Amino acid sequence: MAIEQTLILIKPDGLAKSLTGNIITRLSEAKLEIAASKCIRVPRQLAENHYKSLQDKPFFEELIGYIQGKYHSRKKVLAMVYYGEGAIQKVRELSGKTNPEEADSISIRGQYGRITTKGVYENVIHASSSPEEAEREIKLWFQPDDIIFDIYPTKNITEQTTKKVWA
Ligand code: 3AN
Repeated sequence: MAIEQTLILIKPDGLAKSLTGNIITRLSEAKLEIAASKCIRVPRQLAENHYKSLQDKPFFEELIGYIQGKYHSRKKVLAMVYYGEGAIQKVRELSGKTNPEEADSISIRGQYGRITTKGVYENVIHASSSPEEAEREIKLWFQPDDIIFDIYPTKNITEQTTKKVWA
C-alpha cells in the first residue's frame, strides 16, 4: 500500500456534540500518524472551494452553512492531516458512507451522523476520497509549514506582509 496523506475534518456537529475524542479514538484504529491539526472558523470562500464539485447540487447552500457552523453552537471545524500507508481508504472505511442512514452502523458516520428534518446530512466527519482530492483539499486548508512532513513540493517566496504576532 502506498504512503498517503488525507484531510480529515471534524465538522461543527461533531464538535457541538463533543465527539472529538470518540472520533480520534476510532481513527487511531488505522494506525496512522497525525501530521497537522488546527481548529478553524471556516470562511465562506474556503467552504465554497472545498465543496466546489457540489456547487450545482440543490443542497449546496445548506452544505456551506453547515460546514461554517451556522446550524450549531460550535462555529468551527477541527482540520487534520493523517499520514501513513493506505491512509485514504483506511479513513474512508472508518468514516462510513456519505449518507449516515446508509453507513455501516459501527462506522463513525453510522454511529454519530444523522439527517436533519431539512434533509441536511450531518455526518460529523469529512475524509478525502482520492489522492488527487487529498492534495487539493490539504493545500486549501493548510500551508506547508503547518504540516510536519514535506508532503508536496514547495518553493520559497519573499513577500512583504503585515501579520499578527504576540505582543
Ligand atoms: P463525502 O463527504 O462522503 O466524500 P460528498 O463529497 O459526495 O461525500 O459530499 C460532501 C458532503 O455533502 C457530505 N459529507 C454531506 O455533508 C453532503 N451531501 C452529500 N450528498 C448529499 C445529499 N444527497 N443530501 C444532503 N447532503 C449531502
